[in-house]
Amino acid sequence: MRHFALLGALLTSLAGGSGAQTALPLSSFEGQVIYQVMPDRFFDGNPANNAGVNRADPRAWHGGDLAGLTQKLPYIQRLGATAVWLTPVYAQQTVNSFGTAPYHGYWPADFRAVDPHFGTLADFRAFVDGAQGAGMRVVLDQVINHYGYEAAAVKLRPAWFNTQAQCDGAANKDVDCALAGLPDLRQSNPQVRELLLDNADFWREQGVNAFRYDAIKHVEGPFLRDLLDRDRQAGTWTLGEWFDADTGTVADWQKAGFDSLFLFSLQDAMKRSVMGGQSLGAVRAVLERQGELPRPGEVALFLDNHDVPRFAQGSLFEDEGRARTRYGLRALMTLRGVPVVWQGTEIAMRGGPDPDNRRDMRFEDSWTPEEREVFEATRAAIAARKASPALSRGAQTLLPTPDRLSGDLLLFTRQLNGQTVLAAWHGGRERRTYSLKLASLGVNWKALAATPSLFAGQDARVSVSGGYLHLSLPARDAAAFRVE
Ligand SMILES: [Ca+2]
Ligand SMILES: [Ca+2]
Repeated sequence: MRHFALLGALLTSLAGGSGAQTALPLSSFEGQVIYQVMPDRFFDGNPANNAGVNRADPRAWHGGDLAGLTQKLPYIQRLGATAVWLTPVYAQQTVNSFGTAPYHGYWPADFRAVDPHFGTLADFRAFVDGAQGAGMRVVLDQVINHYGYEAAAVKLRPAWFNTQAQCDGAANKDVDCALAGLPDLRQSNPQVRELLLDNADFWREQGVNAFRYDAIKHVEGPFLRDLLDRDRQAGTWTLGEWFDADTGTVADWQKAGFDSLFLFSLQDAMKRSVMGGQSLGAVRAVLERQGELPRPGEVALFLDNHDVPRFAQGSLFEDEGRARTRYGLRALMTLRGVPVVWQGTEIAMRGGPDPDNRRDMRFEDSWTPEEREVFEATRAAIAARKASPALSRGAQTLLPTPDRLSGDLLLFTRQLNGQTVLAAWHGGRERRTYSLKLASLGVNWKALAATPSLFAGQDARVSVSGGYLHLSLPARDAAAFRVE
């Protein structure tokens, strides 16, 4: 509970910012689908920069780079993603810490250079040009809380960092104490403030469309306000990572100037309900709070990422993990918000906690038929979402379901410009037919002959007749139907 009180104080200080930002048009990612890559673990396009690479060691560099990411843009485009978020590519500390190389990009030594393992700044520009030339946006991870353990700046610029005494005396230890022991930047130091603001400008000048800000729970509020003001002035979309954020936290930070945060509470609910086979009530409870969000269409929705175990890992059995990942991906594509797909989730890759969740990406030439099937289902669901304005940007309204069914059945509509799409998630172990009174759902739809799901390759149907909605749904799956 301590966090809530402190967050309140922080937001009070944020609210003191200029009122000018509200007059600016807001950047938007509504309708986008983001694909997340960790460049070292994606694709090696240039073996010449593979110093220290050892693919047998999950804590070592693996050789993936910007040249490889650029080469694989057609793959990302074929999946249907419209934006790429890449984890940091800064020049990293040159030595390992805790037996781990800085392959992940979160141990920066120089915020304005590309690590040689990833390539050069020209390679970064080529990637941005390639992505944008293909109609995709670029989301760059920005570290604003710390340097790497062994970065030269730590010894050269001690005044830039919080000391143990400052941590001990801090009102908010999340902000002023070291995160995992990492040298903690003191953003209220004017030099640090300018450094970080200029870093954002530097990467903006490289053409990126959006920033994903790492670990915002640990960053000073007044500095964040200035940073977000500047991003908003420049039209840069901002996505904050507040680990464990629920709807209330996301709402507070949207009010404070972020365009988006990751909705961790939904990820947790989907892990339990969709992967774990528990009641869909946990998901419903998250969706019921949507009205608290100032901008629900901007919120980042995900099944897993590089910091949590793989979604598919939630089942002991590979076949079940794959089937439920397909269910989860289809479900994700029915929701209001911005879906984010972590590399490999589209083929239901497995993996436990870091670094096992960062296994090397595998592409078409090494997939099993089962992995190909998950990819094709994901591709079809993304395509259906993009083809339907209601599904990609429509308002979301939960429909009441009878208590006896609510553990296994979740229904909601997505509506835009007179179009209505019905989303139906079915968590039951068996295929099932449901007949529900339209009046009990609070809708008044006209008669509809049997209609298939918008998601290709799925045996799901809806019809409306005699005042009833009839649904035929496969076991543990999510479907979307055009009903008006
Ligand atoms: Ca390489
Ligand atoms: Ca900090």
